[in-house]
Amino acid sequence: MRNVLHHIHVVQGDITREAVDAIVNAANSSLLGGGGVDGAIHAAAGPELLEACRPLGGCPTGGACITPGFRLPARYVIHTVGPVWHGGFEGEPQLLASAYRSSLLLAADNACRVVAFPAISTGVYGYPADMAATVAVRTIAEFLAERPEDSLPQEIRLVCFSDASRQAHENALQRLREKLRAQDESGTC
Ligand code: AR6
Repeated sequence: MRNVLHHIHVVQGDITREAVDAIVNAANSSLLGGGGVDGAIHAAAGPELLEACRPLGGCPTGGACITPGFRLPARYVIHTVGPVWHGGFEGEPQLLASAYRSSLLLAADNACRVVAFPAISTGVYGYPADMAATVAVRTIAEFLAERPEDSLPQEIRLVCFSDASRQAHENALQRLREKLRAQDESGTC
């Protein structure tokens, strides 16, 4: 895999304050708001966001859809639905990867250069933080690596709310960095 990890940045903070092209919302399949990051995004964007979500008619787990950001500093909100954690044997990794991938595709289709993600599914939906971070980092890296170098998005920000979440993402990024280095040295790709 082409090394694209310099396009991925782990930061700690509140995603509603990110002045980027798009922030991703960890929504539920109704798209009508909720708690956690979803609640924070709706509160910061204003009631127009709910009115924009209503006609979308919901979103399946692993899918994504896009609205304007309204009062947020971000231009767009990409709403995705991660899986509820049931122990890992009900397709959770594939569904979580699909949530990241669907969001990235929408970002690319809407010419977004910088996209910020929260740690999808790791709050109310109970996905263990380390495992989710591994899926997140790998899926984003694979997506970027399979596209031309100058294509959009160019920068992915993983916005972690807690110190533990930031640590989980930094560790996942480091593990992938080491794996790519080992592949590079052994001449495989
Ligand atoms: N900025 C960045 N990350 C945040 C913020 C914030 N302002 N607030 C919370 N997080 P969750 P889920 C982190 O529960 O697990 C909602 O009710 C949080 O610490 O928001 O995908 C939806 O409507 C955690 O690491 O999303 C759904 O019903 C991560 O965001 C359900 O929760 C995700 O936690 C979705 O559950």
